[in-house]
Amino acid sequence: MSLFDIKGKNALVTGSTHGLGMAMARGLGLAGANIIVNGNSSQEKIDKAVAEYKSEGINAVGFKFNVTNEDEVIAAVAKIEAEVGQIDILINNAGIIKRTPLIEMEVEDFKQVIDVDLVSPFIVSKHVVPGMIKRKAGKVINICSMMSELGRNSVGAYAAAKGGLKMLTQNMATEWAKYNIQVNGIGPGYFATSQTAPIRVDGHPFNDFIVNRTPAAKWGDPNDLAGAAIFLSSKASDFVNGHVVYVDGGILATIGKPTNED
Ligand code: GCO
Repeated sequence: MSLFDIKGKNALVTGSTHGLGMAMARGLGLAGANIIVNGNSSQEKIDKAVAEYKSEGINAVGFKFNVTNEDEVIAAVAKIEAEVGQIDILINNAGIIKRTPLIEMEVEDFKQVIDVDLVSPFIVSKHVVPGMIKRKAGKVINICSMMSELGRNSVGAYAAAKGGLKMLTQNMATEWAKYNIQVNGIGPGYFATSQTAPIRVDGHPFNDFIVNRTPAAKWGDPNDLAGAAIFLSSKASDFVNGHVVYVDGGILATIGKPTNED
């Protein structure tokens, strides 16, 4: 099992004060990694998350910075490397979604989704990876989506960003694999998080649609992502590069089925 050993590794997980980010960071932390928690909403929220990690015996420390602001990212990476140490694992998880039909969507809203979901993984990676290149070792994981492969009414900007992130992942792998840096993605299916809460309401047509559309016939539990996160953070994936591991209960494997079919 040493293949999956990440004890003592330092893992920066952007957007790790809640939801999928917290679930993946928690998985890495329970496997022995030191967790560098990031958020941008409030220091209070970060402190609360750090306390939650520590309550489970996870070594965690929080850093508030805006992943879309390059100056803040440069300062944060320098502070992290000075106070915590080298960043061995980077999970670009921070993301937003705006559910608006494209015809009605404001350009500013479209740009903001692209900025957080596609540009920020580039900005954070650009400033974390030089250290990995120097050490000839590192792991970068970009959190993609079903929308890296599929379209859906009202989430056009998000799909554009997540589709782009899949290709950014492939190009990062193309440029950095020679430095023994593995860059891959995780593509969550539909998970029970605050982000999906508006469409996961009992009686909401999309809720039933997802349960029927997913061969596993349920919404995912965020903890279901921990395994893929540990795999892509450990020696077990040292020759895996530029791929997206979809954790989706089988959505992408099937055309789906009529509601009256078991
Ligand atoms: C939506 C959902 C999705 C999921 C996830 C699926 O509105 O369709 O919020 O975007 O969050 O990204 O992979």
